[in-house]
Amino acid sequence: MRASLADQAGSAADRHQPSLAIALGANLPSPAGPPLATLVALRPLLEPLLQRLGGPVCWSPLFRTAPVGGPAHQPDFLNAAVLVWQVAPGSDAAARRLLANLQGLEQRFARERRQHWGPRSLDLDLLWWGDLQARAPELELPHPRLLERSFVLAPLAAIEPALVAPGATAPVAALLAQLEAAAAFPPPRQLAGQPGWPD
Ligand code: PH2
Ligand code: MG
Ligand code: MG
Repeated sequence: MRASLADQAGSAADRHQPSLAIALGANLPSPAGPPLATLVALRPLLEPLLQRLGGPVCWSPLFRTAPVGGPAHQPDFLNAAVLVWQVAPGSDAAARRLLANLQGLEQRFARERRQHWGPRSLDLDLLWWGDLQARAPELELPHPRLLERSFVLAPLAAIEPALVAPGATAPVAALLAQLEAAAAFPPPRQLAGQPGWPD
């Protein structure tokens, strides 16, 4: 039987250890197929990279989300998040190595950087690595917009509603509820489990 997300995450005390989070998004086909096939193919490639950094590694369910910003009439996104608990403290050099690995995976799935916030076959954004701070154009930690985006908060809240992201004053589930109450965007819709992406 699969462990529940809470069991995978360990005890409540463990959750106060530094964590690392990555947001996943796709709204164009890649050589693997439509966004769902891309994310399913990505998962076993990303998992071993993350296991080296700490653990357990927890994957959110998939969400279908309306595009935020960027050109009009782009397709809906599939979004998810992955959280690594109990990571070793980050460093600028280690975060840059991880970023290079994430960009390598984006390229493997035919990511083209044509347009700011344009549609993409795969987007992998490092959201935070413990309390590590970085303010370079190519690496900003914690991610400057993570607390304002329901397509990031909904997957994180599905892993652990009580999670307080670095720099936040409220848990991810509370921030998501505030955004949804403001009805700024249509709410993310959670997909049922898929082959290769269990609930
Ligand atoms: N990513 C963006 C801009 N807008 N909208 C949704 N729904 N999902 C995304 O992943 C997303 C977006 C920039 O990376
Ligand atoms: Mg992004
Ligand atoms: Mg990105």
